Amino acid sequence: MSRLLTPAFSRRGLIAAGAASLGGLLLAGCDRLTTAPQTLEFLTIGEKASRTAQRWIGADRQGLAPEYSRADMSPVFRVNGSTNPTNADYVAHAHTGFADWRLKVDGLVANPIDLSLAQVRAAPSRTQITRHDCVEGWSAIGEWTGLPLGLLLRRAGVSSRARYVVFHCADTLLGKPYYESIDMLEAFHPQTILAHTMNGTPLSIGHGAPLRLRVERQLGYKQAKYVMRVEAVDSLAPLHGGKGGFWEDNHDYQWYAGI
Ligand SMILES: Nc1nc2c(c(=O)[nH]1)N[C@H]1C(S)=C(S)[C@@H](COP(=O)(O)O)O[C@H]1N2
Ligand SMILES: [Mo]
Repeated sequence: MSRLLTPAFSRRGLIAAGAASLGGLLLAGCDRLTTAPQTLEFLTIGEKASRTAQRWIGADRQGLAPEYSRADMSPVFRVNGSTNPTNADYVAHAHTGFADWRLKVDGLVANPIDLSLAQVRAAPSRTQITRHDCVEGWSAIGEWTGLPLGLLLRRAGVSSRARYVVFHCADTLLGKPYYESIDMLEAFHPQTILAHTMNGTPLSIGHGAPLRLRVERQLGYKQAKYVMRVEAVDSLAPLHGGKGGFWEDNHDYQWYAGI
């Protein structure tokens, strides 16, 4: 047995190989997103424990989150975290029904775009009834309709150098800007959408109007509300606390919040 094949090394090799083939499958047609060095990097960024890496294999990162029927929908879906952003910009947009609001898509993209809410609503959409699990110990089943993030990224011409997608939100929580991030595998997953409609009606302010992320295989804190800007990046380190999200930076929550 070669000295390189210590248990730790071979496990990492296995994980890297697994992720590379998953990435290849899911992102085929999406220009060279998974060259080997990038794959290795994306496996280590933000993740210290190999326990977390093992979970990635166990969680089958191509799989779909369970979807439910209308009959399963929760009569009450709690609001949590920020529920009514008070900064002047957001308040002004809310006041005009988000008529002048724009979603910006920028960073490592060939064609930065911005879209009005009407354009976002008119774009192709996916509807899914899923269960939201908050780490605080509650769950709720709701129906979400929105624009598949993968379509938006393709349309913007996302670069092969992009490794993560960052969601910049309009609100602050405990005095800090809320933001979140996911990797490209999650970004192009079919259930990853920017939802403008919940349970058949436009998203309420409490639930993140006018647009929020649904990334259904992960916990509640990844479901960024009040998304204003989508940025493709090659590293999370320069942003805020460097760990890829508000809770990750401030409370040591895991960056990959698999359910
Ligand atoms: N912008 C923003 N997004 C956010 C939060 C927040 O405070 N601000 N809270 C998160 C948490 S912890 C949860 S459980 C869900 C709550 O979503 P809901 O209010 O629609 O139930 O939003 C997540 N996304
Ligand atoms: Mo949460």
